[in-house]
Amino acid sequence: MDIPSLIRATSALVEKRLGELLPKENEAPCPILHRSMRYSIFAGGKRIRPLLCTEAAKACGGKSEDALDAACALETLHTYTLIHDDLPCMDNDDLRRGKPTNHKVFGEGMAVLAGDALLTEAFRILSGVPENSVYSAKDYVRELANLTGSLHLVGGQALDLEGEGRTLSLEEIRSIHLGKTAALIMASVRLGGMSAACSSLQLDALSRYGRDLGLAFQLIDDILDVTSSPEVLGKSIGKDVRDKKATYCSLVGLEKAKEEARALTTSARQALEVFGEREREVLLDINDYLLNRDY
Ligand code: GRG
Repeated sequence: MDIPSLIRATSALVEKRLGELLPKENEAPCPILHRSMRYSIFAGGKRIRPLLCTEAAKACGGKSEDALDAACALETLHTYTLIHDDLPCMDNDDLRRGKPTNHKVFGEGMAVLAGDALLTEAFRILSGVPENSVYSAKDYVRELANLTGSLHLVGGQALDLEGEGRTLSLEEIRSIHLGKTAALIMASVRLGGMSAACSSLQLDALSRYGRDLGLAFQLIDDILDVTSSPEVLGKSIGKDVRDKKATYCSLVGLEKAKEEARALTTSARQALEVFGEREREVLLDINDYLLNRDY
């Protein structure tokens, strides 16, 4: 499968739907808030989580249309984490998705509120995903809340914040990666499967695939922070070293980090063995594509 073409096609569908779902730029009571939300949502981004969601739905015999609003909710929530992560009180970044970060354009207060509103929108959008014989809207909402609250995504970010300035063990770094990165990727494939009324065997396989792909995704992100450029990535690079942040790369070196990313990709591949060859093909191709990405 030509994954770059698939990414372009999925991004176009997701962006069109997000345009319909989110409040318009001039909408009351505070148009600048809506401009700020739309600025970050439509700044670009690879739309990997929506892609994983719609392709997981197809792997489980469902239709991507039924997973489209879940895909939009995931991108909305993901964008909130990026806006908040870029704030001076977090990672303090000036560049995101090739543009000045939200707070650089709209100010810190508005950036906090745009993130808050996008987080809330994610759950409003998710509540409208078509229900099926197995999963209700309540299940979708609980799923996303479970994986993005203090036990997982926000918890991972809190661990990361707490670990600043000290040497972390590999175990601690893995816990941070599981929370701040793998949890939302796991939610992406799980929600896709759930929108297609997947079996519990399929859901379990998708969880393991999402976890290992998510861990590999963060390792590649850390590697690119050392080896790539702001022009290619659309965000600042070398920040981890500059901020004296302990990463997997700084602890074990680039080569070992790449080796670990390859091992995780293999493990993610193995998790999908319960699916038929044709059903799992695209998810496997995405897995390989993300390992070898250069942005
Ligand atoms: C709750 C404040 C708060 C933050 C949550 C996810 C997160 C923690 C912070 C985002 C910053 C970051 C580097 C997280 C790791 C996940 C990751 C690699 C994000 C970048 O995802 P991409 O590469 O970004 O998919 P695009 O811009 O392509 O969507």
